[in-house]
Amino acid sequence: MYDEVKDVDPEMYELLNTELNYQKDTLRLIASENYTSKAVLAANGSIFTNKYAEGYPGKRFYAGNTYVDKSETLAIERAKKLFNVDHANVQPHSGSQANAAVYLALLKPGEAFMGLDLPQGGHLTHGSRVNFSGMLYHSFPYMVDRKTEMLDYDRIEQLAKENKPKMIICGYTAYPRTIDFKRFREIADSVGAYMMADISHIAGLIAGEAHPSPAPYADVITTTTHKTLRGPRGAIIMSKAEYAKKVDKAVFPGMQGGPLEHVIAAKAITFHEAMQPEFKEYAKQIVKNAKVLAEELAKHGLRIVSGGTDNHLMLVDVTPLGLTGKEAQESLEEAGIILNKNTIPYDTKSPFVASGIRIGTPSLTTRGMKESEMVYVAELITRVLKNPTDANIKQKVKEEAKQLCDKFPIY
Ligand code: DSN
Repeated sequence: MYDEVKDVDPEMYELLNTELNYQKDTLRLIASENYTSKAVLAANGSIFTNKYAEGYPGKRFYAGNTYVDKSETLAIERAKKLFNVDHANVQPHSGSQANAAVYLALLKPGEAFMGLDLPQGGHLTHGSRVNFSGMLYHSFPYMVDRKTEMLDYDRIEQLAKENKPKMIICGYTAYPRTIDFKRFREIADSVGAYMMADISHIAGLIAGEAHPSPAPYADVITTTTHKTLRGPRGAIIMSKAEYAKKVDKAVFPGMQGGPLEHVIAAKAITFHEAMQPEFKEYAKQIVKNAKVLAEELAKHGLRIVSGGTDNHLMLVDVTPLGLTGKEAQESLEEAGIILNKNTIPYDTKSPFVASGIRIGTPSLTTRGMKESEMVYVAELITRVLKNPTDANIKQKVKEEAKQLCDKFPIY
């Protein structure tokens, strides 16, 4: 691949192909990553990157946007159809910028909102003190239940009544259970708050009907497009019709300048792909694979946070093996298994060390792996985690991981 780069910049050509082979030859279990299709890759590297298009279709600041407008309109209409929403803005460059735009649209600086605490599976932009969301707004984190490690909706409602937030966010980066969006609507209504769903992690599952949709309930929905949805790196905002103008103004000119029209073209293809019947199969298989992987890891003696998973990811507490999340991540990386350390609920370790690892199945499922491969992957993972300093075992696992990858090519 990347033959066009070869003569222009051999150094970068080498890096691109090394990364390509690295992605081909290793088991990728980062819950927020995926392999896009070649069509998405092509659009993402397409001619639209040459164009400035501040504004929206039919209302741009520069000339020459006839085809840009058509492409962005296609993306908007497809997003609306796919997620069954009134309005879609496909311009946010990233999930963080999408969330920032929503706050800009609906909150005044200093106003209160609630989101899940970051170390428990929330997101930086859901009110973390080190992020603009916790600096510019008054954020009240909610927690999962200490015993069940799941959302306690009654407790969230009680917190909402105490803190009177203007907005309540649901949607997480490391929560392995189904989200009850209807219940969040009831909680938001009980205090007159906006309900925002950040479905970045589960957007593909929602599109593929493998997780309930927040569309009937949420005022605003944000999602990245590159996780389970399997599109280009970027994000979109969806909303009820009454918030459409506010959202659009907040994205441009409020937050961003020129939209990335090449990425928007790739988003349009992503939505088209996600509407195909095979995407439903894909989404269901992601969940089936995650279930089997979690069950197998538990059989090998690992503790699965909350006792299992309903979606594409699981959190695994590695402390019973005498390991930290950091040690687990590093030893697995050496064995060709790529995932990330992650804090677990009520973790006593810092996020740089963490007590757990987060494991997701979207990428392996894209490769075509199914339940039987998950049994094998669980065995490979535990072989390393039980012998994290044994170089021979890590080397052997790396070879086996590559052999498995060879059977399920990506491009
Ligand atoms: N980095 C993303 C994730 O891995 O979940 C969240 O922004």
